[in-house]
Amino acid sequence: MHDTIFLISGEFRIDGRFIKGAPHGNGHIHETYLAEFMEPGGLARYIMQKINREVFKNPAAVMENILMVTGHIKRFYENREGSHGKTLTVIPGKNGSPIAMDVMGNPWRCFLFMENTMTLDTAEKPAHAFEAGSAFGEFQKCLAGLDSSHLHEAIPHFHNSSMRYDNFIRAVEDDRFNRGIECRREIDSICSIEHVFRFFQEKIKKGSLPVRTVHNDTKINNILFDTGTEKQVCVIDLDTVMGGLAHYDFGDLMRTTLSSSPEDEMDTRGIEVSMEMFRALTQGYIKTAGEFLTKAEKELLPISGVIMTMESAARFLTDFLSGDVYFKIHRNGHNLHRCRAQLALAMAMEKKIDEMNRYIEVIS
Ligand code: GN1
Ligand code: MG
Repeated sequence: MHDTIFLISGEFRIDGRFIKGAPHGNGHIHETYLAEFMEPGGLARYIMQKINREVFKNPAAVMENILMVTGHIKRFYENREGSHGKTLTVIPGKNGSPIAMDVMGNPWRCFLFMENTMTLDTAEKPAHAFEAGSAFGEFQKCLAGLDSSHLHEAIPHFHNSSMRYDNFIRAVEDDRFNRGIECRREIDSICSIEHVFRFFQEKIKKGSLPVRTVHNDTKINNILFDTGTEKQVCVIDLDTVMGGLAHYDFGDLMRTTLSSSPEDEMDTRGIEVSMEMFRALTQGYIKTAGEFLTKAEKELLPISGVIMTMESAARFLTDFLSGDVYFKIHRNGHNLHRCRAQLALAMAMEKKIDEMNRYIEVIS
């Protein structure tokens, strides 16, 4: 691994001596490393990522999107106070391209590491949920001027949960690995609420919700927090920034901030939803997003958590039934455990939905 990072780092415009590289973060898709260099100005660190080509069929298109998005954000904040480091910086390859190939023909990319920042896998206190909401509200606001038709669709139909449901049914019917027997209850739970999966697509078809440029992968560990102040610094993992509903972002934020249990918690009895976290998340989000969201959008914020959590449950179970080909797993049955935790979480959200709806009415 050390050699791989050493070799690939030589392909990027980094003016320094390689010191070391180590795996970094908890992403489910790419291989991510943190690499250190001694440069004329001192120690410098970079993120090196091997792009998952099974998931992103067109890495060049993904990088074009990222350059467009980061360029837009940098221009948005230009000359504003406190705007330093509001987005990622792509380090180009030696030939100027944002992608470098390793000897095996795998695509890699490189970002400047943002010093004095940290990531969180769950919100440990309401202030974290507030910051998470504020990070993505600000992100959406900042990209409101970037028409999503200018971006490539990095993964077609990414949050089309209606289509996700159909893919899930296909995996259940194929049952290629004979795993259906291990998850009958989970399959039945998902099948019993097919209408939930159709909900947003019907709204889009009717034109009752606007398509905006959104992040599409807003789990809390895609936010960098300042290590000192614990305030949000910027949003990362820009691979799936595309057209979508504001709810895709808010719903996934609910999924990863409202419960103190990790996404793959095996003891699902302890999975609960905190109203205090919901209030903090919503306040942070509405602070900026409240300026542009329509009344209809605001009203559907609470239910987006249930829908996006169910979508994740179906995606994890689809992958379990298909032989774990999409999400990285770290133990047997990992995708099934993730699915169970999502089902428990969606149910816990459902129980508080009236209370959440009332809160939205009051603050918006
Ligand atoms: C993946 O890349 P990462 O780990 O932030 C996935 C998301 C899922 C998430 C579940 C491109 O996100 O859609 O919600 O795992 N990203 C892609 O943890 O599929
Ligand atoms: Mg990702």
